[in-house]
Amino acid sequence: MNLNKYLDIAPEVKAALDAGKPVVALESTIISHGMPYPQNVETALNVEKIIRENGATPATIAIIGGRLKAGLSREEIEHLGKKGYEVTKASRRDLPVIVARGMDGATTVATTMIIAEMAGIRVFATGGIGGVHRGAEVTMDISADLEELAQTGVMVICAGAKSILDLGLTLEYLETKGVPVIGYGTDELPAFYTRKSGFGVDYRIDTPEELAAAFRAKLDMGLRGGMLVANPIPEEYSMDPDVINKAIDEAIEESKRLGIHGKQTTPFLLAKVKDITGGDSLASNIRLVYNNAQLAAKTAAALAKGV
Ligand code: PSU
Ligand code: MN
Repeated sequence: MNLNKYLDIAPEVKAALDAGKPVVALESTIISHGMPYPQNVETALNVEKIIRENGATPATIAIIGGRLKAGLSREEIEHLGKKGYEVTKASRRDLPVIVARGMDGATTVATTMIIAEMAGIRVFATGGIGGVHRGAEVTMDISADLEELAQTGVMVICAGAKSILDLGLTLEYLETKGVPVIGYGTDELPAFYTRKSGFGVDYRIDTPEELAAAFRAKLDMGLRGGMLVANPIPEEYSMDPDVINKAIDEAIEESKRLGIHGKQTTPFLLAKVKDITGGDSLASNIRLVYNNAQLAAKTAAALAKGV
């Protein structure tokens, strides 16, 4: 392991992986671009704590000075959180130049999956993933996260996808690409801030052990690609669908008016939704990430036990 000359695995993470102990990967776009400072740093550190409390080792992933990092120090997390939007959002296509130039990069779901796989980490917890945007039949705006799920062998545990996306088209795309979409304790794809979306998932699974068994079967069969687990936000933190959907519609209108496109689209929409809904959406966002971290740690533990 770690023959990759661009990759640094933190000592604690390396020790866990070498001993076959559970490790959970975490992304850093959510730190630099997904939440304001200081809540972003606070959340990132709490997530690591939750993963430890549930028996796994956290590996927050980012690019620091051109090095691919699996496992960050507290200082590195603070750095990414304080710099915020100054840190380049790094998806798959950004990796070569960021590394060659020795830049910092906040890793998206796609890039976090790539680096996790390089390090030998199989389970990854986050908030929401990118997907097929509304209007993609004209704009062709489809997140590289979906392509990554099709080709990289990492299980991604999220709270579904926000309806800044076209959830129906996102599911169609994942079906075409052969990505299993699992509802954790639900038959429906959760919509991030809310537990329901009106769209069904492929399978409902109710335990971390069964999540691990399904993913193990996928790996053992040599089927390329990952698995998407959608874990609904706990009821007590979920938002009123009317409030959140109205905010999302407004944000999309404004992005169209301003001609926002490319990699700016998702961060613009997320920030706008947050502005419109005030602190409510941020509080929900934090809670659902904690919930996913807990499930990811338990699932990584089951996977490590050979369930
Ligand atoms: N969706 C969210 N929160 C996020 C993101 C998406 O609800 O923080 C971030 C993730 O890092 C995701 C990225 O991988 O945005 C997707 O960006 P794009 O749509 O440009 O691929
Ligand atoms: Mn895009």
